[in-house]
Amino acid sequence: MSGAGSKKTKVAIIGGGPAGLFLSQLLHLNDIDSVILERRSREYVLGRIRAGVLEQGTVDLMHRAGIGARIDQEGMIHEGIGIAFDNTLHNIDVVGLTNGSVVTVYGQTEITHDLYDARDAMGGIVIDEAKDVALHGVNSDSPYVTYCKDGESYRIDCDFIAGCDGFHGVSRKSIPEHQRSEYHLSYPFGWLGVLSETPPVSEEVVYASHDRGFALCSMRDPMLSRYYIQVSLEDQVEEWSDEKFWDEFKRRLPDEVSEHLVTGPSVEKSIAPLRAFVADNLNHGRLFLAGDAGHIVPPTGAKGLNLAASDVHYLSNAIIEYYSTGSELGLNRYSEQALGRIWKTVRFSMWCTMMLHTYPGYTAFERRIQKADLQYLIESPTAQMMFAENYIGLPY
Ligand code: FAS
Ligand code: PHB
Repeated sequence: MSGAGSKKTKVAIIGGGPAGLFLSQLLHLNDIDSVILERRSREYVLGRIRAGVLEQGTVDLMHRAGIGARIDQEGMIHEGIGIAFDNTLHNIDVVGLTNGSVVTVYGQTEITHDLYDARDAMGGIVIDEAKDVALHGVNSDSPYVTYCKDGESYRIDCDFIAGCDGFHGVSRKSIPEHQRSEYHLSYPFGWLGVLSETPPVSEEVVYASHDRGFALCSMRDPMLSRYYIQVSLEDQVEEWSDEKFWDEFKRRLPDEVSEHLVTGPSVEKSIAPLRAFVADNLNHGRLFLAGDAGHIVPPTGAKGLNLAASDVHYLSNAIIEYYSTGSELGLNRYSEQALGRIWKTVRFSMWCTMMLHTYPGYTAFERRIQKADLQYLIESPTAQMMFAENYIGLPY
């Protein structure tokens, strides 16, 4: 930190989650310096359990960022996905329907570990427990950010600010409300997620639709299962003992799946609300939003982290182009380019959510339409191809 409390960098990155870390790493590999300001401690960030299913584009970004070695060793390749309803499990042959494309299961927690290790190895600057981050001069040619740490105030002058601070971050809210164009939908239910050190009930992900509610079977490694059930927004995680969870989870799975279920103590249990959100402009002056700071998808379809990856792919290319050629073309196109993929991915995530969840207040007619949606999916090769091409990730 040069000077008492002040520094200059090219890109000030707000947020040390996957989006911020990926961006900082890619810029550094192209000799573009940045500073990450992260509100939480590193331990807190590394303790978060979140996404698990990665599109090939995200795996490719990991290789571009120089952190592909461990996922190549430990990532679990999935060639298909299960769809269950009416006590029957159906398989969608993703690899066959997409001429060889697959998804990789590798926890977001592991990606964050890999990225922090890589930033440390390259001497990257990640300032954690940075409080009261504020953005200034976003619409000027000399933006800067201020923050506090250990009771001291600091200022970082920069050329650009990357808002990678998630849905609840400060960056998007720094854009004057009358200049924001936002779309928001809240779901009348949430997901109770459980992590257990047990062998996964199925080799691949299973989405289960049931009159009692949606259930999801996933995993992190051969001895670490990741399961979810749809719950009411009024539910509190304290109301869900492990025993109650396992009983409910089993009831929502087809017999051919639940008969293989190995239960055990949960090592993590939490409830997350479901929402869809898009900030329909990801650029404001010298501020660029990436990842959850710009959009939220319901986790059905496993797209949140994968959209953060495509945002960072576009934004890093635009910033690298600017510093290597002086062209602002990529920067000017970033928002439109990223939003094109974001909206199509939000569409897929919302369609999966609508098809698979039990909506309070749905009429019998609406429930039958959901059933017809599922029946059409498992009977129509065309419907399955549409599902598969979205599940592996739309092209960047
Ligand atoms: P992140 O939220 O990961 O990171 C933002 C960072 O900014 C955080 O570290 C935060 O501490 C920091 N920050 C916030 N405000 C700040 C401020 N004012 N100053 C400085 N720093 C600040 N996606 C899936 O694909 N599958 C899933 O199963 C899935 N499950 C999820 C479960 C939960 C509970 C949540 C919240 C999200 C889940 N997601 C899932 C989505 C998730 O994986 C995100 O898409 C992913 O974390 C996006 O990464 P970032 O954009 O980096 O945002
Ligand atoms: C996960 O493994 O956490 C996961 C898998 C698929 C989803 C959401 C989450 O749609």
